Amino acid sequence: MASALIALGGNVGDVRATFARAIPAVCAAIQGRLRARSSDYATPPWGDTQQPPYVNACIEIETALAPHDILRALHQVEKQFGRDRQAERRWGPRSLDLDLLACDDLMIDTPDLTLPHPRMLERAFVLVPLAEIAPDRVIGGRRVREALARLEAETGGIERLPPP
Ligand code: A4P
Ligand code: MG
Repeated sequence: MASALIALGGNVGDVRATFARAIPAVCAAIQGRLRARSSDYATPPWGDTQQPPYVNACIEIETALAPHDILRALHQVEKQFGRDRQAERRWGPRSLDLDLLACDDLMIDTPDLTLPHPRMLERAFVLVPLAEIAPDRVIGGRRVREALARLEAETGGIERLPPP
């Protein structure tokens, strides 16, 4: 069994309700068991700043599926929850974004899948929830809590939401 870390994000619709339904859907789709779930966080939009704030969270799932199969399942769940990749722009608004951050210590570099996720260490909206569930995990040669400390200046505006 591998430990898959997955980041969730969204800023269209009732995102927290989407997460509540999408997490069991992801577990079912990858025949996995949920090991950890972070709080939800309200986060200022990154990249394209002219869009509504996001909700972000991270989960850890134990699964026997191979990483490419996990990614395929994540895309199916995104679609199930209203994501339409054809109709959106990069870094633009979306109902549900599921990024595979890491799968154990696997390193993969293929056109459709890179592990660990190449941009995760630059994103406070990923590292803040991830540090809640896996502060000591080493990803891309860096401990999660240390990667977050380097981004401390960018965590302003990120707010942990109370349980729904
Ligand atoms: N891909 C390759 N490796 C991976 C991987 N490890 N996990 C490929 C997931 N996908 C991977 O992904 C584009 C392609 O990358 C996929 O087809 C897949 O084969 P995507 O998730 O559709 O692209 P994206 O989300 O538009 O871009 P990217 O670079 O993943 O950026 P983000 O950060 O996910 O951008 N602000 C806040 N506060 N919170 C957010 O969640 N999200 C975005 C979206 C922008 N601003 C945000 C947030
Ligand atoms: Mg993404």
